[in-house]
Amino acid sequence: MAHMYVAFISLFIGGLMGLLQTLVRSGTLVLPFGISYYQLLTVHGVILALVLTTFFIIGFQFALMSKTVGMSDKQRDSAWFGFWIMLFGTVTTAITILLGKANVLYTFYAPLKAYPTFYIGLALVVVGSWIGCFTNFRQLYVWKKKHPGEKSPLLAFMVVINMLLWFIATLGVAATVIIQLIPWSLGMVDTVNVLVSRTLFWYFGHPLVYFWLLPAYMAWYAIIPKIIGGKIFSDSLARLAFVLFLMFSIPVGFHHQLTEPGIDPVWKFIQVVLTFMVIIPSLLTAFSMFATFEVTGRSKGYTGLFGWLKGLPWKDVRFFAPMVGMITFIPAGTGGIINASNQMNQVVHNTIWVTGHFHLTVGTTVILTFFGISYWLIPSLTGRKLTKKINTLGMIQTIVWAFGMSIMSGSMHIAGLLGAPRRSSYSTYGGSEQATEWIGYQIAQAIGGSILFIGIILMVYIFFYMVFAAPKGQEEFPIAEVSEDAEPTPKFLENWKLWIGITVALILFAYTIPFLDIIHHSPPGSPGFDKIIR
Ligand code: HAS
Ligand code: CU
Repeated sequence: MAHMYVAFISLFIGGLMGLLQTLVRSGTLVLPFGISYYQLLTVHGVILALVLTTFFIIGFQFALMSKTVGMSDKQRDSAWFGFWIMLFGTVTTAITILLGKANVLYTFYAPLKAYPTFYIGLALVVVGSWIGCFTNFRQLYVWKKKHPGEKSPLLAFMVVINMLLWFIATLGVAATVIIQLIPWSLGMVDTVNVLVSRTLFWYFGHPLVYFWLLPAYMAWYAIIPKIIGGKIFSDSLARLAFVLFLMFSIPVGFHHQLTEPGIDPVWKFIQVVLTFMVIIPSLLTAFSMFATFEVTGRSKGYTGLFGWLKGLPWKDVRFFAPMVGMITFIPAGTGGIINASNQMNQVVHNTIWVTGHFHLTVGTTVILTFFGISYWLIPSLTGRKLTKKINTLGMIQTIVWAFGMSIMSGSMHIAGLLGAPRRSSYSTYGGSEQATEWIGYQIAQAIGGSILFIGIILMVYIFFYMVFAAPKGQEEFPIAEVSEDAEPTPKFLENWKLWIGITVALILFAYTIPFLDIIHHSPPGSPGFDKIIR
């Protein structure tokens, strides 16, 4: 619950910033008190993309681990320890941004320079999350010792994969922050190697998006089947998808740097191929979800090609919210495939299309699934009931969200294709004709953003209602069983040494030569840019 409080307070703060941004960007609002647009944008990105997600995910995963493999008092203490370090880091970073000393956005791209406490705070968040990782590893290890020869519970397996992915990925961001950015912002060195720092950032930045996605997949694979009255279609397919994510999430960071000079195009090409490999586990997931829905619908007696759709509990928000997330992932994932295609990336890179892409993926698919999880997780943690009223309000919340996001993200996609840049405040660009084409879409973004803010207020209300006001009672913690028709899970799927070995080998293959090349042929380093930009 402690993690959940931080997550939902973050939702409110970050969401408010989002609303203000769309208003500024459409020319509707001028910020008072000398607050900079980029200051808001940094709060928005850091609080939502980094803080909300990390706290929600780690809290949710602790709940899953306790439920499936158990948690000892010692493990609980170390979980608390990690939590406090993360919270301390978050507060440190947040204060730095609020004081206007870190207008560097959530990607903190060098040579934009922040005050040292921004980076130190972020480093502490990462260190705290590592304590979470090792606590989870230990939990599964202890369970395995007690259950020799048994396969681990599916959800515990998934949590451990996600935390392995997170640990390996965060080594990259920790390296750039500790070795490059902190000494540079402290003034110990004058310049920073921009290409090295961006490369280390994206080594982390891409797996980061799967660190957000995999907890949603945990719910899709192992919780939704229970909610809809069905079974898990295939335990081995679910595990295989997660193993593929571990292997292919990391050696693909160059697809964020396709227009970046100084990286050999051959290695960009290789990483694009690997990016297309990481699409496969999502396609497996789509297949598996359709199978679960169809089998469940038919088992309830619905027939015909699509009749089984009627067998799904559309009026249960625990299903409805994640389902809307899944449906959104079809266009959202398609957008990702467009981004990853080298030639098309030249059209969309650094335009607001990309912002549209990630408001569908993380901002809708993932977050609506997290909301869907909250409707049963919060009551079951606080010993309360999910009432009919909250169920209905949750359905309205989901519809408001999907509607607001379609307008906002849709217009971002179109404006991006017309050339509108991302990461930029309101400007008429000297009255240029092309820029006037964007204004209508920017107003549409403000309208969509305002609707989304209503969605945020609804969700924050629902959260606090479920914590403090809902009637006392018992709410189930839904964990599905595997279908009797599924094949038994082969043992090799739990061969950790093998999967970690392949993961490391792929990373070394994809990064060693280009990285040495980048260091070897580096341009001169850059001084920091830290003037307040309005
Ligand atoms: Fe992405 C940029 C490529 C997925 C997030 N992405 C971003 C950024 C973020 C982000 C935050 O290659 C911006 C970073 C920044 O600030 O610069 N992305 C991809 C690809 C995928 C992908 C290939 N992205 C995600 C996910 C994210 C996310 C997931 C967050 C959670 N992305 C890129 C690229 C860029 C990028 C480039 C850089 C662009 C640039 O130039 O800057 C793939 O993983 C997508 C695969 C997904 C699918 C969809 C499968 C569908 C499913 C649903 C089934 C539905 C059912 C319901 C069952 C193929 C599983 C059916 C029911 C009915 C009733 C119909
Ligand atoms: Cu990516």
